[in-house]
Amino acid sequence: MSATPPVRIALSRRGYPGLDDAPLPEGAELVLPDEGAPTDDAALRALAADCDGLVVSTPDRVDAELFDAAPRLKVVALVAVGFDNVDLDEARRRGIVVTHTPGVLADATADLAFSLILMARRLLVPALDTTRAGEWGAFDPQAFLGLQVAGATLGIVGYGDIGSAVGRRGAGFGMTVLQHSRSPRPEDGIAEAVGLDELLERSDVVSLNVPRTPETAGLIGARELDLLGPRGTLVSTARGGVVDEDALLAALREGRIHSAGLDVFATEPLTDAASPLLHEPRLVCLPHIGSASVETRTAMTRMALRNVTAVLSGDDAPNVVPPLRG
Ligand code: 8YV
Repeated sequence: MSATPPVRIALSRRGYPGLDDAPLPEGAELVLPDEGAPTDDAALRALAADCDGLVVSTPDRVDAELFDAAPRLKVVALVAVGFDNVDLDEARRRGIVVTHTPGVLADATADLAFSLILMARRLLVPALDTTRAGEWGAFDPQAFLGLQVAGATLGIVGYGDIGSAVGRRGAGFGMTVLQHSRSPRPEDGIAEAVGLDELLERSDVVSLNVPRTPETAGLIGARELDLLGPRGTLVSTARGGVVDEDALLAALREGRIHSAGLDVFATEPLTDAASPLLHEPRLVCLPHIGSASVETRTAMTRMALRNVTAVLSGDDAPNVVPPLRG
């Protein structure tokens, strides 16, 4: 009788925090990329080739070609809540379970959304640049005069775990909070549920917290930015493509909105130092770090590996990606 081969689990990256004591199936072998090796599509295919489980992040594309290269694959576990990088139909067709990490990253991402709000609205980036350059001049009553966050109206588009965590922070800042969502949570006593146009018209600050789906692609363009208006701030910790970046740049240049902050972009990573997005004084850009706290990334890694372990042990995975609602 031949011995059963050990279960093999590929991880797209080295360095997932918390990996050392993450739950794993008995005797499992971990397959990791070589130090410094890029995780491009070909590298991911090679890594997953003889594996039963695969752990991936947002930048990793998981599609039919990958599944063809990895015929043993039973589970793909995202270390992320968003799953727009995975071909779910193709996975379902092949009986491969896809899991994600909902809930655990809500606070870290909401903290980051609030950081963007404060940075953009209070003009903190030019203020920091000026201080660091040793150019802090004589007091000028007009210098770095931002708009107040406390007491303003905050509109949240997408009121799931992350959106509602942004709402709680807004309430703590004495803000009036509005929500627009596919599944509104009016019962939370924090945010009034309204239509998108009304939210944009009434809000001083808008936070985008929707997943990227065909319905949310290009959700915020020139018309929506004009509804937000010249005293408005837009921030996004959602996904690139939800905001039309050209329309956003035009609105900022023409003073049709006050300021903006983006942690997510249509093209990531944003490596073109000449990109106009990086040179717009009232636009704060961060490198997709919503979930980047030690505590959160550790919890995400553990959750992803709990899901892999469940599937490879023949149990139901606790965090299967839900079917997309139209
Ligand atoms: C990052 C995210 O992509 O969870 C998501 O959907 O966008 C973020 O958490 C993550 O850091 C990389 O997988």
